[in-house]
Amino acid sequence: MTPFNRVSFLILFFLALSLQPFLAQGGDVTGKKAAKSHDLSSVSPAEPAPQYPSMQSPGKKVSIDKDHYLIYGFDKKPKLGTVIMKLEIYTQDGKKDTSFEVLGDSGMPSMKGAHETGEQLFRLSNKGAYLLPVNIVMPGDWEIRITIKKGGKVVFRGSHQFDV
Ligand SMILES: [Cu+2]
Repeated sequence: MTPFNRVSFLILFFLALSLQPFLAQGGDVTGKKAAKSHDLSSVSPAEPAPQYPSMQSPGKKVSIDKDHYLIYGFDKKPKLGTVIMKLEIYTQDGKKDTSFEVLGDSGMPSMKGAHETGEQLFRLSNKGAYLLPVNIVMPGDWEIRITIKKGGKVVFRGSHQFDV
């Protein structure tokens, strides 16, 4: 080896040494990144947010499926305080059907996160009506979102909007 070659060899040697941790770290970081993005991708196929189409007015027939419809209303015109929402489910021949599970989530669409109750179960009355107390805590725009299930499966979603 000529002196020049020896110097350049040493430079390359130390360069390689000094690069090694950097390269190793780089490899580690990309490894973590890959693992992270893998984790995210396994969570990311998020279900689309459920839609709650507006139902017809209180007292009107609202179709659930080809064999059932519902009629809903309130014990009084909604105002500040507690109102009871009443919902009855009928078969097409007009017989009450109490084999469903009815859930309601009330809140103010203009104040997201402020008053939502989360899904609350309607209680079946001894007359076969599904009942849910709704607390109207301030004037403004309100919405009740209804979910109806049969055997644990959602068969209907709908909403009722009103002003207080
Ligand atoms: Cu509010």
